[in-house]
This record gives sequence, C-alpha cells and structure tokens, in this order.
Amino acid sequence: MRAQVAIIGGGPSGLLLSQLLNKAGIATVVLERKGREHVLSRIRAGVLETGAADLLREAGAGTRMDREGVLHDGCHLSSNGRMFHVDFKQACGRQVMVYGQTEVTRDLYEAQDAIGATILHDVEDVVLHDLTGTPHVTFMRNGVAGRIDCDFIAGCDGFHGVSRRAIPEDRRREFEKVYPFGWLGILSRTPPVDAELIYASHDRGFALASMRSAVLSRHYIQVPLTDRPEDWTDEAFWDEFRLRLPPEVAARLVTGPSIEKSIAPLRSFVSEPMRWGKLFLCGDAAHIVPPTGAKGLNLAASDVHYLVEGLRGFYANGQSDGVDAYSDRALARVWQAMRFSWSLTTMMHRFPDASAYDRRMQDTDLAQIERSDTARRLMAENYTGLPY
Ligand code: RFL
Ligand code: PHB
Repeated sequence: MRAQVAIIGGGPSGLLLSQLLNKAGIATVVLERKGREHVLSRIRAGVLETGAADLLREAGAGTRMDREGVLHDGCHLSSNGRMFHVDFKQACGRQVMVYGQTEVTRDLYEAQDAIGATILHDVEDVVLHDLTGTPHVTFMRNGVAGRIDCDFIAGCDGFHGVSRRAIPEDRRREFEKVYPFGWLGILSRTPPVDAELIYASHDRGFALASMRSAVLSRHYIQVPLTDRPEDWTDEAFWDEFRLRLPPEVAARLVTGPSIEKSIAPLRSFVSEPMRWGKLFLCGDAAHIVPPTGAKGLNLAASDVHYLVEGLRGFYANGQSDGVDAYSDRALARVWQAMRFSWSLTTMMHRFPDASAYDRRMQDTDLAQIERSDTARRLMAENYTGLPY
C-alpha cells in the first residue's frame, strides 16, 4: 500500500490527524492494534479545551459534541470540606466543553467512515523502517504480512506504542516524574452531584466529581498504588468518596452500581524531540500528564494541530519550515501543560512523605486561588487551554 502519511494508532490523536489530513487532500492509512469496539470501550478523559473543540468542528466531527456536550463556565475547588468556585468565563472569557473521550473517538470514527478513510484494525508486529531515508511500515494482519510506503509516519500509538522507541536512544531525552498514588475511577448511571466539576483536596486524599451527561457520572478518588480495583466494592468507593466531599455536596450525592471501575497511576513524562527524520510523535506517544489538569487529550489535539499545519504547508508549496518547527512548537505548549498538571496535582493530593510545612504550602496555594483575581485568571487560562 502507499500513503502520504502512515499513522500508527487509531486513538483520538491518530483519528483526528487522519481526518484533518484527508480533509486537506493528504492521503493516510491508520494502523490500529485493537478492534474498534475495544478502542471505544476505554473510559478516559472528559473535558475539552476551546481549541480542541474547535479542531473537532474543523474536522467535521463536532456536530454531536455541540448538541450533547455541555459547556462549563468554571469548576469548584474544595479543601477539607470548604468549597469555593473558580469562574473561568469571568476570569479569562473562556469555557470548557464536557464531552467524553469515548464520544470524541466514536464521532471521529464515523467522520472517517463518511469520507472513506482507510483504518486497518487488529494489526500486529508494526515496525517502522528507514526513518531518515525512504520511510515505510511493515505489519502483520490476519496472518498476512503488509507494507505501507509513505512520505512520513505519525506515531500516535500512545505511551506503550512502538513509535517513540523507533527513535535511537541516544537521540531522545526522557523526562519523568512518577507520583506515589493512583486514581480509582468509577462510571455510574447516576446524576452528577453538581452542575460543574468538583476538585476536592482532603486529609483522606484527593477526590474528583465529574460527569459525562445529566444521567452519567464519573468520579475518582486518590488511592495507594498497591490498591487494585477489585479491592474496592462500590459501597466502599461511595463511602470514601462521600467523606472527601464538602458535607453539603455529600448530602445530595446519589449512588448506584458502577458500570466501569479502574485504577490509573499518575505520571508526568516527556520525550524530546517529537520528530526524528520522517517520524513525528503525537499525543501520549510523546508525553503523559497526570489527569488532574484534564490535559492529556487536549495536548493530543494541539500536537495534531501543529502537525497538520506543517504537513499542509509541505504538500501545498513544498516548504518544510512548518514540519521542521513541529517539535519545538508542540513541546513549548506541552511543557506549559506539564507545569499546570504538576502544580494542580501537587496542590490537591496527599503525598505519603509530606511534612507539615508541605501541607501549609498546599493550603496557601489554594487560598491564593480563592483570594486573588490574578491567581484565578492564571488557573482559568491554563485550564481552558492556552492558545495554539
Ligand atoms: P491513546 O488513546 O493511548 O491511543 C493510542 C492508540 O494506539 C494503539 N496502539 C497501537 N497501534 C498499532 N501498533 C502498535 N504497536 C500500537 N500500540 C498502541 C492503541 O491501541 C491506541 O488505540 O493515545 P492518544 O491517541 O495520543 O490519545 C491520548 C489520550 O487518550 C490520553 O491523553 C488521555 O486519555 C489521558 N487520560 C486522561 N486524560 C484526561 O485528560 N483525563 C482523564 O481522566 C484521563 N484518564 C487517561 C486516563 C489515560 C489513560 N491511560 C493511557 C493509561 C486514563 C487512562 C487509563
Ligand atoms: C473526567 O471526567 O474523566 C475527568 C475530568 C477532569 C479531570 C480528569 C478526568 O481533570
């Protein structure tokens, strides 16, 4: 097979990239290791920045989001039961869109089907070849060997994918911070406990009350890394979650059976550069943020934006300045989001080795956001998303 751009990974970054490139007349093939239903069964992010929502519209995949997604003006922060509101719209004039990653992915698959894009599922043994020369990708599918010759390869295959590791080890630099806890998340067919998200710092550990719709809630609690989902009955989850919320919120919590329950470890990770020869990395393949700032999916979207701009320029007039600038432009924004996710994570969680001094610093940071217009504006600008 031949494609202008071979895309490894059919998660949100691979699909969005494929959709935008096809719209620009650039031919792609997407190679995805799993089946479509498997990709769609992953429950992950829930909050879209303004820029990511705009990009989905530009891709022709924003109609259902605009109909079913919910715009939020702000969120609540709480500390040991005392809650205050951060109004993003008032602080910086922007909102966020609450619309699940599962739905984003579903809409992108449908948009890809509608334009007849090529997505090959259930591929195995993907190998990237000759990245500084004439690139091509080989793979196995249903026991048959396949090969795609291409101009460029986009590595959109997530943290555990093969693309990042195709860059020689002595040519990449990795930055990592592993947090000593995870998030236990449950999805339940229950109404959200509030119209907006609640990020709750508590001596028992962090909790987040989020949602997917008026009848579907997504909640998280901080847990030790040694815990497993099966250690937590639904009742135990709800009891612990309730204790970490402000009492007036806990009083109106409606509980129900979980539909999904999983634990995600928290990690910050960046691999530089995001380009090697004809290979570009996008999304989780290049970087991971802890979920506290809701930035993972949004960074995947901004990477895609910069790469599409570069490739459009390359194919329209042969200029390579856009693709040459891709890594630096994407990384500048990645590090901003890294900093924000790290600072929100550090401020809101209980760290096993924290001193009394560390705890006072956390409380002082939170109090500053409550008191200072400047601090609230900084949070609002970062949460709703820095401009591309
Ligand atoms: P994805 O979604 O991981 O998709 C990568 C795709 O590549 C496929 N793949 C391969 N295909 C072919 N060959 C190979 N060798 C391959 N190896 C892998 C995989 O099957 C998959 O379909 O990366 P992408 O597209 O860059 O999208 C990024 C987002 O998914 C990610 O940033 C967020 O979901 C992160 N994230 C969260 N972000 C939030 O903002 N809020 C959250 O609550 C939140 N929860 C999460 C998360 C990420 C998680 N992971 C990755 C462990 C919860 C979890 C569990
Ligand atoms: C979610 O709804 O899954 C969600 C929302 C905000 C976050 C993380 C996860 O910061």
